[in-house]
Amino acid sequence: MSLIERLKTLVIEGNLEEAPKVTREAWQAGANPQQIIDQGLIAAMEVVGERFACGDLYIPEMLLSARTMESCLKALRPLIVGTEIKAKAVVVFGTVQGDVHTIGKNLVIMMMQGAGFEIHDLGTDVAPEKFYEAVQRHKPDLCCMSALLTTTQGAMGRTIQLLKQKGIREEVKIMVGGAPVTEAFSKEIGADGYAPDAGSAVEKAKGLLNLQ
Ligand code: B1M
Repeated sequence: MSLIERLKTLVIEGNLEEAPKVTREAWQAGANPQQIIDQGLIAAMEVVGERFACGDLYIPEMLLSARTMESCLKALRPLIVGTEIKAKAVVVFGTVQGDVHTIGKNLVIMMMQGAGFEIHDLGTDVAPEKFYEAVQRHKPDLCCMSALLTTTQGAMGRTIQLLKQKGIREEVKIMVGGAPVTEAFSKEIGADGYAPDAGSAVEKAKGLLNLQ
């Protein structure tokens, strides 16, 4: 079994102790962070999601796998952040109201920090009013919203509506993403951009802000 396959198994099993060690070993053995993330960590969460959907696995196990993935991302962080030229733009980023999924948001944030973006992480379950306050306070170039549930993606549209009502929608670009979100949905709610994954989110953000 390759180190990346082993890592995938450890994340599925929720082995908090071994998984970060194997993450570092895989990198030391020559795997790049993107490979580790895509083939090890994200692939593991896909299996966890499938098992949860068909009732083979329950929330505590899903949570343990999520914690394990986060500890692996922490181990990778020094390899990703600070390796690229500074893009110099300010971003506020949150998972929308009603939604507590953190991993995708944290991964996109990590990649954006690696590209030099200054991020204000608003956390999870961020109400439209909180996004509004953050835009007022930090004067970001970009406001990013993540949603993992079909039932919470509507909060993205409500946030954009609130920024419009308050008259500050045009002061900031808005990018959305997360598993149920699509390009068509992003257009429907009036976002400026959508990205399907962390790598393309960085490129999309640079494109929206003319930083390429
Ligand atoms: Co949840 N959950 N969960 N969960 N969970 C999903 C999303 C689900 C697909 C599982 C399933 O049924 N197969 C399903 C959603 C179904 C749907 O709505 N379509 C689901 C459900 C139903 C639920 C609960 C309702 C379960 C329940 O209570 N009955 C509940 C809801 C809680 C809430 O939010 N109110 C719930 C709870 C949880 C846990 C707390 C246990 C845990 C989260 C822990 C944590 O985040 N700290 C959890 C987990 C771990 C998952 C799965 C297994 C993994 C999510 C993940 O981290 N993926 C997930 C199944 C799956 O995704 N395969 C599932 C890895 C991550 C890197 O991917 O977040 O998609 P992702 O991010 C990607 C892209 O989407 C994109 O880039 C990232 C990197 O490539 N991206 C952006 C994300 N944000 C972006 C923003 C951008 C651009 C790109 O620009 C701004």
